[in-house]
Amino acid sequence: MIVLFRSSIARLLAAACELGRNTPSGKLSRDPAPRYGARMSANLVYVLNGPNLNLLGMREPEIYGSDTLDDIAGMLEDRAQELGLEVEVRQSNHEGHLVDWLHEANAEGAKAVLLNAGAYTHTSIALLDAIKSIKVPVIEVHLSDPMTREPFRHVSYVGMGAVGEVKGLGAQSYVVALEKAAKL
Ligand code: CA2
Repeated sequence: MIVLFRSSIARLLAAACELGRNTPSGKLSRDPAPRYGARMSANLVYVLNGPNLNLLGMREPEIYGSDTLDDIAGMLEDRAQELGLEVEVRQSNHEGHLVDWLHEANAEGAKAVLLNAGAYTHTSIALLDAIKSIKVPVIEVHLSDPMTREPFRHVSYVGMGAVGEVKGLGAQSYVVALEKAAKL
């Protein structure tokens, strides 16, 4: 499942209106590089979330807190506005989608990526390779602190490519990571 949050929908609508206005027929352009990307990307931060994080707030609140991913997206949008940033919050249960979105963030010239890759953090050489292959800096984010949990969570392939990490603060991990991204 892919989840796009409110900011994504707003961006897509804005892009659709912008493109529609500027094509002779008034129909949507299929231009793969819409001009809005160049205008907004310097302040754009992708927030990518991996498997099972769509269930946040519904189970294991003692580990992950009671905020849903939509709640976190709202917090990030508010803080982003204060910081003069824009956030693009997405979630997928599929490793390849996360790889594609890292490439997309790079192609868009995004300012940073906040990445909570969920359990793929501890298994995915594909994500490490993607992080190493792009110019956009990636900050690793976790709700819990994996180092204080089971030994299989102590290895982070994402961490081997990331420029920094924020963990163990629940939903606030994302907000603190966004503040770090603002300073990059
Ligand atoms: O602490 C984190 O943010 C994690 O990335 C969460 C992952 C876990 O595999 C990592 O070791 C640390 C798990 C996400 C699962 O999300 C759930 C949400 C609600 C209920 C159950 C799982």
